[in-house]
Amino acid sequence: MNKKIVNTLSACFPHPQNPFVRTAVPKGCFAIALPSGPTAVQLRLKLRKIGLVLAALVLAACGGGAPAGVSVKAEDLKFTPNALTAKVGESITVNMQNAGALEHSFIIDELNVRMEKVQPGQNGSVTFTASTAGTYTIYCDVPGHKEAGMTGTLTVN
Ligand SMILES: [Cu+2]
Repeated sequence: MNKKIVNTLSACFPHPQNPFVRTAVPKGCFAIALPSGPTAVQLRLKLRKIGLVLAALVLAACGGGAPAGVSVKAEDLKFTPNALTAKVGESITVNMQNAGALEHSFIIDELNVRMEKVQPGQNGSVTFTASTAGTYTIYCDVPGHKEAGMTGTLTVN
């Protein structure tokens, strides 16, 4: 399991040795009914077998019904990836990590999407819904960046 999933599991199940022993389930996490019979050791073996499936469930459950998420990396004068897609009417959250040395923003004028300037090493996010199909231009509005090619497209189908 990767670090992110482990962290998420820990967040949902505070007891690291036995996720089925816990005192509180944080809001947004689902509760598992403890089957009668199996010991904690057996449960742990089962957990290991179904680890990835469970982790996926936990990730989904912990999302608290979060909208579809897209990760974008902002580097100096480009977005990676620079071609995003979304479905008409679907709420979409863009999470942007600024991996560059300059500040960057994420703007789509036609959809009134504005993620204000994100500082180097920081993250930003913006949530929006595109109600009309089309191809929209993404750009960074820090002076000079769009002109230098810091653009992309969002295709909504
Ligand atoms: Cu920029």
